[in-house]
Amino acid sequence: MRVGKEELRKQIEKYVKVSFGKEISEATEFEVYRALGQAIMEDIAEDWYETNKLYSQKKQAYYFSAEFLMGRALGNNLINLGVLDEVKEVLTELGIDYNKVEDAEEDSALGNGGLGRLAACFLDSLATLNLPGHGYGIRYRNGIFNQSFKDGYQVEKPETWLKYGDVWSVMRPADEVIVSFGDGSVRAVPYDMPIIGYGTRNINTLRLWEAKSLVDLDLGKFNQQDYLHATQDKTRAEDISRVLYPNDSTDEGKKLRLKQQYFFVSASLQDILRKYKRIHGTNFDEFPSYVAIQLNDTHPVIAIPELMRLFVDLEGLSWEKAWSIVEKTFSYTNHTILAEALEKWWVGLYEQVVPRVYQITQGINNQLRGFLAERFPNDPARQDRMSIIQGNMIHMAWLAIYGTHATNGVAALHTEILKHKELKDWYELYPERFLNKTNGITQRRWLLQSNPELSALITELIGNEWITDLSQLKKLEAYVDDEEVLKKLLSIKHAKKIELVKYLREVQGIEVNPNSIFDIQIKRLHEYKRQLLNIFHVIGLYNKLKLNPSMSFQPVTYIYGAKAAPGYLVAKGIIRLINEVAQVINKDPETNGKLRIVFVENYRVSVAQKLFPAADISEQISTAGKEASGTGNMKFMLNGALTIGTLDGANVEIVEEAGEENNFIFGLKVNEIEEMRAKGYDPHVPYNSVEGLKKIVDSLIDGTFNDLGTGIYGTIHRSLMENAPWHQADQYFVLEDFEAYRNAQKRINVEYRDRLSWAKKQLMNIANAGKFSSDRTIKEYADEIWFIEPAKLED
Ligand code: 26Q
Repeated sequence: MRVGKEELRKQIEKYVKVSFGKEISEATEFEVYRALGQAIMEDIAEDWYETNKLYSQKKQAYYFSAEFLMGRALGNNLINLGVLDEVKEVLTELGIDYNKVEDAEEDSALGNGGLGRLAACFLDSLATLNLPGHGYGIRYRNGIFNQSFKDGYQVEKPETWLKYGDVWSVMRPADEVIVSFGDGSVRAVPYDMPIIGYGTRNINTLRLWEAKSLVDLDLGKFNQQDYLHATQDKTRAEDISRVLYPNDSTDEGKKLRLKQQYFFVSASLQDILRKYKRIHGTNFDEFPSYVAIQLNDTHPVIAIPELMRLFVDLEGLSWEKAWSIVEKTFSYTNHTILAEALEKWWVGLYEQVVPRVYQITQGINNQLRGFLAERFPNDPARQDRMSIIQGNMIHMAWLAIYGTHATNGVAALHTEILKHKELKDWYELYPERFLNKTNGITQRRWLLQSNPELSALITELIGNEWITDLSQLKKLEAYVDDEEVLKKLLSIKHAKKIELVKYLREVQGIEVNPNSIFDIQIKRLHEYKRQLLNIFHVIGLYNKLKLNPSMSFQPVTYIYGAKAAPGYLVAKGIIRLINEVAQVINKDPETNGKLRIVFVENYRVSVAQKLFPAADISEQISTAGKEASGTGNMKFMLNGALTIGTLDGANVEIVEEAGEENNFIFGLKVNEIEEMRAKGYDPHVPYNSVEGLKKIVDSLIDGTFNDLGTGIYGTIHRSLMENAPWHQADQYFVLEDFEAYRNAQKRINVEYRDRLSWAKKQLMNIANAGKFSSDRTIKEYADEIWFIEPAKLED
C-alpha cells in the first residue's frame, strides 16, 4: 500500500466509523476485515484506473471462464501490495489478532476445483507479470455448496458468500449490457474485482456479471394484488446467476446452464466490442491485433457463434470477414479426456434458448462440412464424426477446435493423448493448432502466503527472487548435503503439521499425532481419482495391524478432503465409506497410536492453504490417462511433500524434474492400461490372487461395514466386480493397481524413518518445482497463443 502505518490506522478507523458506526475498539473481527478491505480499495483506486488507461492502447487477453475459484483475498492482497507486516503491526497495536481478521473473510468459491483454481492462479500471474490480461465470468450468488457430514454422509448446504455484500468488488452500472434469449432479455450488470500483482503498481481486473431483470416488478400485476406473479419475471431473470453447478465431470445438458454460458459470454463480448470501438472505431480489421480470448474448456465456446452474430448482424461484416477474425481471436483449452464430461447440447434446447445463435452454428457447421468434403472426399464416416452437429446434438469441443487458432492440453501427456487419440481426426487436419501448456500454480499464494516459515528459509538461502522467478529454486540443490538446512526443513514441516493438528482439533474435534506421517489426498471425489484405492489400502493396513500388533510400523495419519457432486452416488458412497472406516479405526485402542483417519469437512481454498504445507505425502493416484494435469500435485511438491503417484497428468513432469528416486511412482502406465483393456481385464484375477484383497473388497458387503440400508456399498461393490451395460467391471483398475500401491506405501513407511534422507528428497522436490509456476505457464500463453506484451506502470 502506498500509505504508511499511521495513515493506515486512520483509514481503518475511518471505515469502521463510516460503515459500522463504531470505534475500532468496539468493532468485531468481521468489521475490521471489511474496513481493511475498504482501505485497500481506496488505496489502489488510482493505480487501477491508470492501469486500465495504459492497457487500452495495447493488445489485451481475456480469460473466459465459467469458474474462478479465488479463495480469500485479504492476505493475498496485503502480501502482493507488500504491506502485510505493517498491517499486522498496526492491528497488534490496536489489540487485534490479524489471524482472526483473516478468518472473518468467506472464501470466494465460484468454482468446482482444478479448472476454476487454475483460472485464479492465472490472474495472479498476469497481474504480477504486468500483462494486459483479465478474467470474465459469472457472479454466482451461491458458489460451490458447503459440505457437512451427517452419519458419515455428505450433506450439501447453500454457500452464501454475498450475504453481507463483497468488499472486493465494485459495481460498474455504466457498463451494463442487455443479453437476449429466445424467451426474453435480461440485464447483465458488471462487478469488477481488482487483481493486484506482486511488487507492481499494475492492477488487472476480474469482471463478473450479475443477471438482473429488465423490469424490477410488474406494476400491473402488483396493482391487481398478484404479488407472486409480479415478482416472477424478476426471479426468473436473476436465476441465471443464482448458483454454480456443482458438477465437475458429467455434462448435464440443463437449460439454465446453457443460459449461464450464453449470458456471460454475450455480455463479455459486447463489452469487449464496445471498448474496441471506443478506441479503434468500426473497422474490425485490427480486432485480432488488440483482442485475444481464451476459452476455458468448452463452457464458454458459444462465444464463437455469438461473436459471429455480433459482427454479421450488428456490425454489418461479411460472413467470411467475420469468420477470419473469429478464428484469429479465440483459442481453446481442453481440461478433460473423460467422454462423459464432453459438452454436447440437444439441438431443440439450444435452438429454443438462443435461436439466432443456433442458425449461425448451423452456418458454421455447413461451412465445416463443405471443407471436410473437400479434404476427405472418400471418407464420409469421418466427415460425420467431425461434424459439429451430429443427429440432434451439438458438439462443443468440435466447435471449439474449428473456431479457434489454437487448442491446448494442460500437461504434456494429456496433450499427446489428445493429439493421438481423443482428437486424432482434428490433429491430422490442423496439426499446427495443437499446443501443450502444462499447468502451473502461483507461488505467491501457495508458498509465500501459505507457508511463511518455508518462504523465509528459502529467502535466507537464495534470496527472494523466487517470488517472481520460481526457477531460482534450483539454487537450493546446493544445500542437499547441508545437514543444518535439512534439519530446518524437517522442523518447518513439523511446525506446519502442529498448526494443522490445532486446526483439526478446533474444527473437527479430533486428535492427531504430529509425529505420524501425514498422507494427504485432497481433490474432488471421483472414481478416476481413486480415493477408493487409498481407503482400500487403509482397510488392508488395519486388518494387518490387528493380526500383527508388534509389526514394525511408523504411525500414519491418512487425511482426505473432497466434495462429491450431489448427484454422483458412487462418489457419495465412497465418502460415507471413508467416514465409516475412520470411525472404526479411530476408536480402536489396539491401533490407536499407529493409524488415524481424518476426513476434513468442507474442503476449500482456505483449508487447502493449511493442508499443503503440512503434508509429508501427496496422493496423486488417478488411473493413468484420466487426470489431465492436476495442480494440487504441484502445491504439495512446492511445500516439500513427496508424491505417491501414477504416471498420469503432470505427475510425469513432476518426477521428470524432481527425480523418480525422490518420489514413489507405481502402477499401470497409459499403454499398459490400454493393453489390459484390449485383452480383457478381469478384476477377479487380482481379487483372488493378491494377498488380503478379497477380504477388503468383501468387507463392503459382508457386514463389516454398514451403509445403513442405503445399498450404496453394494453399488460400489458391483462397480468393481460386475460388468454392466454402462461400464466395465473395475473400469478404473483399482484392484489391478492395489498391490503396486501397497508396495509403494510400504517403501514410504520404511524410508520415512531415515529423517535426513527424507529431508533430502523434500529438498529435491522443492528445488525442482520451478517449472510449475503459473508465471511460466502464463508467459507461454502470452508468447505463443495470445501475442501480448507487458505494459508496466512506472514505480
Ligand atoms: C460441464 C457441463 C455441465 C456442468 C458442469 C460442467 C463442468 C464443470 C467443471 C465440467 C468440468 C469442470 C471442471 C473440470 C476440471 O476442473 N478439470 C481439471 O482441470 C484442471 C486444470 O487444468 C486439471 O489439472 C485437472 O486434471 C482436471 O481434472
